[in-house]
Amino acid sequence: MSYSQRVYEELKNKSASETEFLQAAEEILLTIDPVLEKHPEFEKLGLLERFIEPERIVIFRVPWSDDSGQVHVNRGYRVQFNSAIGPYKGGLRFHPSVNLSILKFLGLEQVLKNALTTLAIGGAKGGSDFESKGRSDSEVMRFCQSFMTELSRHIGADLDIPAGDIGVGPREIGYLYGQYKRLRNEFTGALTGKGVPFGGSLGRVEATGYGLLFFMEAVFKQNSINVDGMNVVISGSGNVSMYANDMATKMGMKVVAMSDSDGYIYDPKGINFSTIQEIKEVKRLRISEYTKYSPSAEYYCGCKGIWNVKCDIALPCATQNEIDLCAAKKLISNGVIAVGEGANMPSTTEAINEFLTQGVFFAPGKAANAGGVATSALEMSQNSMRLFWTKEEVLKRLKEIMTGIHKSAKESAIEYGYGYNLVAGANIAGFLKVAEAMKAQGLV
Ligand code: NDP
Ligand code: 2IT
Repeated sequence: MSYSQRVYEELKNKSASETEFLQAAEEILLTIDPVLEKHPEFEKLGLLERFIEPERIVIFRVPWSDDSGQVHVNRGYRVQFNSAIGPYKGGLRFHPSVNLSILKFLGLEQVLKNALTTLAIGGAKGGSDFESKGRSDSEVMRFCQSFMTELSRHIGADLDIPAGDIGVGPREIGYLYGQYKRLRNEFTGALTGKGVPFGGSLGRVEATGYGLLFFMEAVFKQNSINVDGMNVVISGSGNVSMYANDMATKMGMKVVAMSDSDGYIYDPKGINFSTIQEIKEVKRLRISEYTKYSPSAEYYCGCKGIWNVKCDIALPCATQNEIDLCAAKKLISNGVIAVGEGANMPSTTEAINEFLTQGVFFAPGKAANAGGVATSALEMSQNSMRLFWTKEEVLKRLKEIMTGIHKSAKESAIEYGYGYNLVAGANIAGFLKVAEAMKAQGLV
C-alpha cells in the first residue's frame, strides 16, 4: 500500500462520518503520489498525516435573539487548518447545512488554493449553521455581533483573517467588522471583503467571478478556443455567479441560464447582469423574479435541472457536489467543451473523472476560484500599507495571479506525468509549496 493510500485509509477510519472532508482529502492524496515518490523523506516526517489534520478547531455557542425577543442558539466554527506559509485565511459560511465535515473540506481546499496564489496566506474556514434568509437586517446584525464576540478571541490581522463565503457578503462583513473593532479597540485588517470606505479593496466584490473568467481565458488560449458567442450556464446567482456572468458577457459569451436553490431561469437572449444584481444584491429576492424583467426568460422549479440546459461552457458557482455523474453525462452529451468551478468542489469525484476521460477542459475550484482569496490578500497588503490601489491596479494584479495559477498547475501536471490535467497540477503545485514549508519548519 502506498504512503498516500495508508494515510487515506487511516483518515477513513478516524473521520468516517465526514464525507465531504474525505472526498476532498481523497482527491488530493491520490493525485500526489508522484511527488511522494520523489520525496521519500516526507513519510518519515509524517508530512501527510500532519497536512490533513487541522492545526486547531474552535467550536462555540452563538446565542442571539430575534425581533420578537425569542432566543435562538446556533453553532459557530473556525477551522484553522494550516499556517505553514502565512496567517490563517479563508471565508466564513452561514448556511443551515454547515457542519464540521463541510468546513474541514473547505479548509483543506483553502490551504492548497492559498498556496497557489503565490501570496503569504495559510488556510482556514469557518461559519455557522445560521440561516439569514427571511431574517431582518437587525436580526442578522445581532447574530453577527454574537458570532464575533467569541470569534474575536481567535483572529487578528497577523493571525487569522476571515472573509465571506455562502451567506456572508458585504452586509455581514460590515456587522462582523464593527463588532471586532469595538471589542478589540483597534482598526486593523482582521477581516477582508470590508466595505471600501473602511478598508475594503476595490475589485474584491467582483474578484472571484472575474478571476474565474480570467482563469478560463488562460484555458481557452492554451487550447486555441474562440469563445465568441458561446453559450454559458452558470449555477447560483450569488456573489461568484453574478460577477462570472458580468465578465463572461464582457468577454463575448452569452449566459443563458442561472439558478438559486429553488430553481433556474433560462433566457436564450442572454441573462442581463445588472438585472440579476438588482434582484439578488439590492433587493435580496429569488431568481424567479427575473421573468418579470425579461419576456424571453422562463423559470423552472428545482435547481438541478440547470445542467440539462445545452451549453458550451458550464460554470458551477453555487455549492459542493452540485454536478454528479448524471449531470456530467448530460452536459457532455449536450456538447460542453469546458467546465470551470467557481464554487468549491461543485463536481463529485465521478463527475470529474467523466469530464477528464471525455476530454472536457476542466478547471478545478481550488485553482479557478482563487481570485477571491487572492484579492483578499491584496486587501491585506493595502491595509498594512494604509494605502488604496485603484480598481485597475487590483484587477491587473488579479489577472496576473490567475494566469500564473494556470501556468503553475499546467507545468506541475506536465512535470509529474499527468499531461494537461489541471486537477493533478493544482494539487501538486499547492501541496509542494506547503510541504516544503512544513519540512523546513520542523516538527510542528
Ligand atoms: P452566495 O451566498 O453569494 O451565493 C450562493 C448561491 O448559491 C446562491 O444563489 C444560493 O441560492 C446558491 N446555493 C447555496 N447553497 C445552495 C445549495 N445547497 N443548493 C443549491 N444552491 C445553493 O455565495 P458565494 O457566491 O460567495 O459562493 C458560492 C460558491 O463559491 C461557494 O461554493 C463558495 O464556497 C465559493 N467561493 C466563494 C468565494 C467568494 O469570494 N465569495 C471565493 C471562492 C469560492 P439561495 O439564495 O437559494 O441560497
Ligand atoms: O473559498 C474562498 O476562497 C472564499 N470564500 C474566499 C476567502 C477569502 O478569504 O477571501
